[in-house]
Amino acid sequence: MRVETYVRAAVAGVLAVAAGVAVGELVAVLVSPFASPYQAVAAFLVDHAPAFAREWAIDTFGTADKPALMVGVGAALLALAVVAGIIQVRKPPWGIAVVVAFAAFGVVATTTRPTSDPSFVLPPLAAGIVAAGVLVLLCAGSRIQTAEAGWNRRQFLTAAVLIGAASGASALVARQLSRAGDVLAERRRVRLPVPASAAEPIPDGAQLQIEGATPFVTDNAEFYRIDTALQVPRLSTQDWRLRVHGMVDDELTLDWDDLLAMSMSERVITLSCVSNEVGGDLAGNARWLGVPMRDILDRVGVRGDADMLLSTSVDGWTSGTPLEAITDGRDALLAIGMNGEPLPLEHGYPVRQVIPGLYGFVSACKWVTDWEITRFDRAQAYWTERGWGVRAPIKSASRIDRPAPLSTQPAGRVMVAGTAWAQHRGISAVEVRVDDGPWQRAELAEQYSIDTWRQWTFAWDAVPGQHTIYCRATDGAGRVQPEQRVAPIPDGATGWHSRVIRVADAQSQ
Ligand SMILES: Nc1nc2c(c(=O)[nH]1)N[C@H]1C(S)=C(S)[C@@H](COP(=O)(O)O)O[C@H]1N2
Ligand SMILES: [Mo]
Repeated sequence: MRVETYVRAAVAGVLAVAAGVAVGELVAVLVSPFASPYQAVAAFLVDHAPAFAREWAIDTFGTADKPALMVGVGAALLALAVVAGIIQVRKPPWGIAVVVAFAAFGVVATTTRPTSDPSFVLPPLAAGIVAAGVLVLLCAGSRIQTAEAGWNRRQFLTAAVLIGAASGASALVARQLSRAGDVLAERRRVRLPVPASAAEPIPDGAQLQIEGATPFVTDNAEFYRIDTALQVPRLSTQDWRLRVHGMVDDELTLDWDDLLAMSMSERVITLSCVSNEVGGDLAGNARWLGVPMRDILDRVGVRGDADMLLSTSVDGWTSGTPLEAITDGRDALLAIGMNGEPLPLEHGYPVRQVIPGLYGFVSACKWVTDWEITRFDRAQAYWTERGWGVRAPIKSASRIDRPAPLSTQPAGRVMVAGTAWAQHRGISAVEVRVDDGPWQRAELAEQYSIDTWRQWTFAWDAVPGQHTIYCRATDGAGRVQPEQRVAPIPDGATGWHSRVIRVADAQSQ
């Protein structure tokens, strides 16, 4: 075959797959926001990736792992498209077989999504039919070795441009349509109710005004985000429902207006993630507005032998929370507001859970739509199925926020500052040690509540040289953070945080 035949075959393959993907996405918009074959294939790969591949991706790409995955799927599709085109020209109809096999994979991916129903076969099916059709058409025109059947160059180019334009147009329409019921616009219109029970004001003494210290309240834009969602769910308040069922006397379904009619509390609560490494920043503190979760449990009547709340998100993710943590009087909230605004989309709009004292993976279900009252010996949640802990109370943590690691400080008085948390037990002390010296008490900022983190400072008389500064916290129960380092999996990291700081000689300043 001539080079041009290969080029035409590759172009045919790429256009066929592009047309298929575009039409698939367009049909998906009409079916469900979760029926996108592209997203579903990416999600399927994540769900079925072996642990080492997942870890490699997180190590390599960090928080850019999702965009990296999307680009990776795109690159794989492109390669597949070229191969399909060439096979179709050389050995028809085997190129079609490649496309059909991939569409079948798309069907498996979309129909195994947590929220799928039978209509989810339509997007990948449409994608497969369109891709196969375009491939047949363009490759028939590419069989230029048999002059009778082939198109001339101009005919081929015309067909290619038309198909490319049509694909581009349907991709654009898909995008526009998916933005139409725009929840971002809706979110801007939401007016939060006034809480029946307001949060205690934050005293000045709880927030240190020191450069480089972590602010007491975390801005929404700065708040850490952890979830498995490749696409942030766009759930409208109109469509939001919370179905409460399982081991209850009376099932209940709440909609947005029902929720707003309930009495709201506002509380400042620190949230943290079990995967936080010693010294890490997967923790944040916000003013949450919501309905006490207990009030909803009271309405349904929980049976005495139930011990778990299995919460499901609109994207299928689940968390399993001990019922005790909701009924023991702590401020477990079904939250709709964060720092005076409706929840940002990434933080669970329109409704999420916030429960003091438990790591997010067993408590903080975002975009929550379903509550099943059940038992720990009957049900498992998303991360527990993947080897993480079952009940995961937060372990005490403390971290040095300033001075910066490996920075050089002038000799003399150096202000060391940090943050410590042990939600729902509180922090009673933080100590600092320089090199092999004695542990010394740090100064604690005022305690806002046992559910929030606490800032600390330590005025260090720094002498020239390189030093390692350690910190450790004691919780409200008097337990000192253990030195032993353990990894975050399965139920949270332990160990003392340390930082290496250089102190300059007086002369070299
Ligand atoms: N739907 C859903 N909710 C979720 C998660 C998730 O993956 N999906 N991750 C949980 C985890 S592990 C944590 S630590 C918190 C983080 O909440 P944030 O992203 O608002 O900080 O959300 C929890 N809620
Ligand atoms: Mo987490």
